[in-house]
Amino acid sequence: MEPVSSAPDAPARDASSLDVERLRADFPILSEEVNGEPLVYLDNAATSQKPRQVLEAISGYYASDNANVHRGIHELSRRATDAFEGARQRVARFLGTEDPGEVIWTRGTTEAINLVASSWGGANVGEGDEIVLSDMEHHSNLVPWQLLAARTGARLRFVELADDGTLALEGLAELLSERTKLVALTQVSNSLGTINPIREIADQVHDAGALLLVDGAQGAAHAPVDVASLGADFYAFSGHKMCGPTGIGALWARRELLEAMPPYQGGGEMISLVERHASTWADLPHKFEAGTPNIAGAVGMAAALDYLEGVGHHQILRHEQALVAHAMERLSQVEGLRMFGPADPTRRAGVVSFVMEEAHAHDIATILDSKGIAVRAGHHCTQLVMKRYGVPATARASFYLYNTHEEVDRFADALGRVQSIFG
Ligand code: 7TS
Repeated sequence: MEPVSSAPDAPARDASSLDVERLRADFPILSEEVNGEPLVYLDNAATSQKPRQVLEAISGYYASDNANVHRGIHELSRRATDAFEGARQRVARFLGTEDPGEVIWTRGTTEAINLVASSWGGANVGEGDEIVLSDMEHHSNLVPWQLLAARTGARLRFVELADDGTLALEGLAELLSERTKLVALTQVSNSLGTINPIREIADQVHDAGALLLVDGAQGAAHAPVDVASLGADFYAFSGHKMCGPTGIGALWARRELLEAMPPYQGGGEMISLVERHASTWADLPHKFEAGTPNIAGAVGMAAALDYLEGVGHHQILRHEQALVAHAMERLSQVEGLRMFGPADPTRRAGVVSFVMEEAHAHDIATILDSKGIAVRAGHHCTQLVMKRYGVPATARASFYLYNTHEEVDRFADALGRVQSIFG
């Protein structure tokens, strides 16, 4: 995902053509009241809300097709298997690959990265080898590599953060060497909103002979992904941040990489022949899918991808950037408020992270909650980011396709109230 710039004289309000009022009607939860006020849901980087179409796909699957997959020869098992494998094909199409065998179902981004660290890392990384990460990474794209480094004696190295919340990429060349086995970076920062120039980074990584893992947890939600043109070797993402259910996500990798990797977990489904002391493995993708999978989750994730395609997935980032521009303008008028991340909204996805001089991030979130406004406060599982900017926590508003400019105004008005209580 490259930055989306609006035309210089485009109206600041909204350059997208999303019909937000019509979309909002698809999300039952958005008509809830919270603490006596209409809900303003601005915690989308944690998880998105789910449209009726996804809820109906999940309940329809359980109501009419439920059975275990790849097992029975009965009709329901056939239907469940078709729905499950059809969902895999849907994810493959979303990622721009024609080979559904390259799509491994996981619980989400976290499990996808752990799979790579454990299986690929265990087979390919040894003492003295290096893995390059950045100070922007979610703990999901940091701790699995720390565990691998502790097991193997490999060394972790870090791309630093510049003052403006972008990666200090001028330092990348120095970090890459013949010892570098893998570079693992997020596509979009969950705590700063920064969109990273993955395509350019990919060329540098490949020139150095290393592989590139892209954490797409925050990237896939905002714009369509084409793994080949992105230059990723591994791509990990979660359904729940893109209108799908929790507990389902996927790892994509090139077939030859997956073929060469050992299994991640052992159990049913992932074997071909089992004897007392040895077994052989099933073909891709089943080699990496031990046990009964999250069938309804896969069905829901496919429905979410259909939904996003239907509304115009390529429009979402532009809509969020219009909301971010509006929010940044309003927040810049609140006394004692400091924002983090790129000043240019076209270099961000829909995230605004900030602190206020007098109020702790948790106090801000509590006061906003009393007005029906949901934001997240804390380190956002990015403690290296907090350390870099010298704060223990930030408050974070994160926008999605169904958020409106009126909601941004309610949020900013409520921050004015926080300021008057604490200021
Ligand atoms: N990577 C990034 C960049 C993320 O933002 C998250 C979740 C993950 C990985 C992990 O995804 P999971 O689906 O496996 O949990 N981020 C957040 C967040 O910002 N607030 O709550 C979860």
